[in-house]
Amino acid sequence: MFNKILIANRGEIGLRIIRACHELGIKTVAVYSTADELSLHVKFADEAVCIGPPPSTESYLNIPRIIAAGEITNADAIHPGYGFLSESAQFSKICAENNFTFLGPAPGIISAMGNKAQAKETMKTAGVPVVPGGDGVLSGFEDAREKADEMGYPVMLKASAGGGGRGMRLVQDGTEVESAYKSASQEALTAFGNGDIYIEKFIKNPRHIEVQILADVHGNTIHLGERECSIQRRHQKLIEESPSPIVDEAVRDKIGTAAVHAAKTVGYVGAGTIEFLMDKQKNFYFMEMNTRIQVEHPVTEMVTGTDLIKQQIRMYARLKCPKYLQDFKLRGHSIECRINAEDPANNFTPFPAKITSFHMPGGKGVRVDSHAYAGYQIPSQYDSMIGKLIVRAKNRDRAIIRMQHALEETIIEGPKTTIPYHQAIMGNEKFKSGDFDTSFLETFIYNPMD
Ligand code: MV4
Repeated sequence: MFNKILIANRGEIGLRIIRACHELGIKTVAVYSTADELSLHVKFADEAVCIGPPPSTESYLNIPRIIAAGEITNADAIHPGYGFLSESAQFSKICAENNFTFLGPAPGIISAMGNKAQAKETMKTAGVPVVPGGDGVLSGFEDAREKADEMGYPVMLKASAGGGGRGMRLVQDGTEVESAYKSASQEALTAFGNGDIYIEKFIKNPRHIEVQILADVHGNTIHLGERECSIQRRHQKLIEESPSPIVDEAVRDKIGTAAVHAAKTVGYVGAGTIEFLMDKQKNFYFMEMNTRIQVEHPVTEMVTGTDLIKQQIRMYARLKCPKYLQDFKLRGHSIECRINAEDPANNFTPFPAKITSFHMPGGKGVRVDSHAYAGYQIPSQYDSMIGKLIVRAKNRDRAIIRMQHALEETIIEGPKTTIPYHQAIMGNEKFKSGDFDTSFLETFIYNPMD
């Protein structure tokens, strides 16, 4: 097992990783920017190293400074968390070259999954269902039109280096192909330094369902069920749950088996997520693989009774995947609400402010993952998430009720937050019925006066 882990991240996930290390008896090193000096991940780590000024490029994205912090503190592994350098093949490579165990996959796997057109081809060849479409990258807009004419409209053009909806265009007919192709390619080139585009059939109002997998170096690859992540706004998830209200045991078995097969195909090691689109007939299609721990991992932890960060660290310490996980039983239902310092009444404008009063809920089945506290100044340089509220109960109806009361008990003064917005969703009949898809928030009307 590792002796000391450096956490190359901040905020709630920084703290979450520290907690897992403490339970495993591993010492911790926090790195921080000057904007995060008073952050809890700094306070609760055994050691902390300031690595630079607030801009991420000079701190949490600065590889030489992070490596130097690992060297002076004599860490033996580096956990990248999510975001920042978590899916950087370059960082994975440099960690290894400097004799740190990167607590994520090898560089080859990160780049193979980072190239979405290539990842899709790999999965198709392996027999994992993918969205019907052209094979591989398009040669230009003429190629796009030819393929679109052949498969029929509407189609989606997607950036191969993309993700998060950037460089993505919906095309309704042949007259739109040229301009859609050019703007998608230009947007991808600007955002990712790569303008490659691929094409697929448009699936109207799908669900976003993802499967958590864990793989050890001894050939054991398992899935831990699915997460329902369809409640998103502009490709930002707001609410996640496990299990999905529309996935029964038979579908879980099919999608879980497909996810395990996908992970095995690339020789994956560690914790990973396979994202799928699911249509109204419950057909599912591979979308992409995330080679990191995700924000929403706690809902899986709550219903499977495991600590995914501890398991992830154990996998990279070359330990075996425990038997009890290999035939996990789902225990009830879990829901997570992301609490962001944003004004939901004003287009979710970030609201970095000093938290003047702070009270978090508790009781059976209630969990809070947050680095915030009374007196904490929310920095403006990073994402606006100040915590996650997670509940578990014996079924979905009861989990919603538990979440409603937990939201009610939460007091955060200073910034505006997404709490009242979550309360409105928890009371929405469509949400409560489980009958929703990725278009839910497009038509959801939030009235701050309710
Ligand atoms: C799609 C799609 C419909 N058809 N692909 C959005 C981000 C990205 N990674 C993939 N996305 C989509 N791809 C086809 N062929 C609809 C979406 C989509 C979406 C997917 C997941 C979660 C929320 C979404 C919101 C709008 C569109």
